[in-house]
Amino acid sequence: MSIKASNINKRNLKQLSNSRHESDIIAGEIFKPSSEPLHKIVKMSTEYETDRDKEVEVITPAGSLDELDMMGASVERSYKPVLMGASFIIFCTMRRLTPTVPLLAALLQMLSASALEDGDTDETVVSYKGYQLIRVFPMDGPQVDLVRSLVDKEEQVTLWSRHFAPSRGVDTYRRNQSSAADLLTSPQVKGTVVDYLDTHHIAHLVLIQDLQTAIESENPPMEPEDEEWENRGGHRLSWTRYHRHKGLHKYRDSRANPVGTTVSRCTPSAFTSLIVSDIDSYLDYLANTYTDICQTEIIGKSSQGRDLKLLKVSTGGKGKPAIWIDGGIHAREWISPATVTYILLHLVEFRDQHSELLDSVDWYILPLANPDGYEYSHSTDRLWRKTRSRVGGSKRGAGCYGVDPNRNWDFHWAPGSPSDSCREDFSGPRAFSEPETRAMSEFILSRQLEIKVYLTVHSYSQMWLVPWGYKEEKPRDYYDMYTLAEKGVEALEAIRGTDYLLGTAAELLYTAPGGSDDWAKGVAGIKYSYSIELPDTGDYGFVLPANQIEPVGQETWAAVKAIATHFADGHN
Ligand code: 0X9
Ligand code: ZN
Repeated sequence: MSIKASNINKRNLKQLSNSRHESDIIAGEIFKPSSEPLHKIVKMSTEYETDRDKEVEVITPAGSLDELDMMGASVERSYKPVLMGASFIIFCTMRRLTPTVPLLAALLQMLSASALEDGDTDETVVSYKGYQLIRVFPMDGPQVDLVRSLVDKEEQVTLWSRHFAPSRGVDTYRRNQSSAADLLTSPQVKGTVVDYLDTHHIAHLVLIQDLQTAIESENPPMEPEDEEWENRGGHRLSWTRYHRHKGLHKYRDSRANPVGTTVSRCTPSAFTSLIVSDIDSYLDYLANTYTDICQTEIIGKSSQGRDLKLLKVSTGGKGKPAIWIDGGIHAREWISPATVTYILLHLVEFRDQHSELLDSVDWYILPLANPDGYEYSHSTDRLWRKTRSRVGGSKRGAGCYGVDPNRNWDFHWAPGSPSDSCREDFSGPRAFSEPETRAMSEFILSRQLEIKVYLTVHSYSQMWLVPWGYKEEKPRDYYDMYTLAEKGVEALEAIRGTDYLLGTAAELLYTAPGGSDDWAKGVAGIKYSYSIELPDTGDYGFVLPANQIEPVGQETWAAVKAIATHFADGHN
């Protein structure tokens, strides 16, 4: 049995202690109350009820050896401390636990406490049984206001997406489509919502009859191939299902990757993190296989300590234009990281088909910008959008975790009140409060002269969004941005006729401050900054079935290729 630290809760802890079986690895962090992680258990093999020794690998600050020593005072063990930076890695071998030997129990308890504080643990998986996605079609301003006030007043109604654009007469491809908003309603308020809409003569239709059914059929079970890959340090990927961020890595030496770690030119990862990610493993695979063009870099850590792993694809040389692509800023938009890795597949593994795009352009690709939220959306709440940092001063305040990473950038950032911390679009206690947005921004600024295109991939709505998103006015060079985006959209639509809207975020969706696209343009000075909202237009919304990964990947790759060709042709 293997248990991820983030899933440790009272129930499975008990299971673990009652288990007669070998349990192989537990990883996690032990926190001192309200302080930095003290010891990090990176590997632990527990063999309850057996006479075999147990091995624990712990990373601990060099100064706190004594404390660990005290915790294990009654345990026979041997340390082989290895100094790594400011930390020791300790391999301690413990003898079989007896009831009076509390080390392992203490470790587990502390793990459990920290995990509970993290808020990602004992929750039962959220069920969306009976939840419906309802599309409403407000015809005029007063009806739009009625829909807005319904969402504001009714806690059990959430806005998934809204497109009020046509009433403002924008220059889009789908000018004639009526104004619409998608509302997720709980079974408890569904009747009231429908009555309200009928009373005010607002047309509506049910897009998803039962969200839980859609969630359950979204992702097919793992193929044997996936299962085999799951436990490798660097492996290929498939695009027939959505992949988890992390799995437990069972058999390599496990040491954390410090920020700034790069793997390049056939250097296999010297230190492989114990908690390996399927998605990150694909980046490792590319770096270790296509050693002449790929290099991974850990550009930072998430608030729960996961790597923010980026792949640089470059044939070398200086002064080339670069394209940045990130995915997974919003946790629940699973199609985004899947599409970004699909782009990598084509860019790198089919490199011969478009060598000019590699020869003349450098690529910085971060498929998973919010790994904590993404993992949480797999483990606990499929509709989680934000990061998983602790906010709002509440220890266990239900749902009051996380910041919207697309409201947290330091450009026209708008503070929310502390009571907003439960909102899905909470902008954070301050701009760049989130380590994820901070790390991305620092990396981008360090390459701001090279990076010519900033592309951030979201879902859903089928829209190619141009700044500004924080205000309705357009940038002075809007026409240049529009013209290049048009090339992308045309190439995309040529694949299978998928209909995309093109326009500013403010006119097609809504005004929203603190977005990464606006920051990339307004602060980093990247002229071509875009957000893409991938399919669909609401039939499945965020729970797009996995069989759509490939078609969406193909058409999005066509768009990206068209954009890159512009620079490969020598334009700036
Ligand atoms: O609201 C967002 O953050 C994006 N839409 S999503 O449904 N993926 O959440 C749109 C962002 C557009 N850009 C700005 N408002 N700056
Ligand atoms: Zn998004």
